[in-house]
Amino acid sequence: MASSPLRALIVVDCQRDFCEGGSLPVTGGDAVASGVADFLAAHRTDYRLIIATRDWHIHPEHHFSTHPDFIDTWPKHCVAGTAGAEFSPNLDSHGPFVQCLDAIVSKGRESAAYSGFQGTTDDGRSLNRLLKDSDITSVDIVGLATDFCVKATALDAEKYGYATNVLLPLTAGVAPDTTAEAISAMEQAGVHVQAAI
Ligand code: VGL
Ligand code: ZN
Repeated sequence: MASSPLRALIVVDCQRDFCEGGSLPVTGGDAVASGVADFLAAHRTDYRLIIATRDWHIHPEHHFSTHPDFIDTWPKHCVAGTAGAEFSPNLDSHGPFVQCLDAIVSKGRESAAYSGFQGTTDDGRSLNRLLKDSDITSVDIVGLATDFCVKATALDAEKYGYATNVLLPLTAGVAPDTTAEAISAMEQAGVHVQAAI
């Protein structure tokens, strides 16, 4: 008998600096964080694991620039331990977000890292390890930004063999053209990009 897939929800980089009022705001970031909180309140039990990734920069080499191109270089953002690196308070609208989480994966400590699969927990476990240890076969991905960290995380999830689903209404992109390119790149790689939830 086929068993139903064990699912994880990955909440990508819903941090203050990527939301309105932050140093690298993505238009719609606040709304995504509120939407994720609502979604979690309704769907927590659909998932075996809930994991949040965060951009967590200490010395990220050439990732920051005072003249950013918004492709490879960015205004200073998500510096480890600062207010801008905190999760958006909108995630807490139905109760503390961190209490929903099974793990927090930090990435970008010493160099730019867009994929959650490049990060680790504070005790050194990779995202792939966490998923494997809980027999996860399928991942749903939400968060910021569609055209960078959501895209990179989804492409890696697919590469690692997970059935990968991006819940598009619970994401927001930096720019329309790169977001459109990201959606087609994800679909071409076999990621299911779900237009409605
Ligand atoms: C991101 C720009 C720089 C992201 C991270 O989370 O998509 N974007 N660092
Ligand atoms: Zn970054």
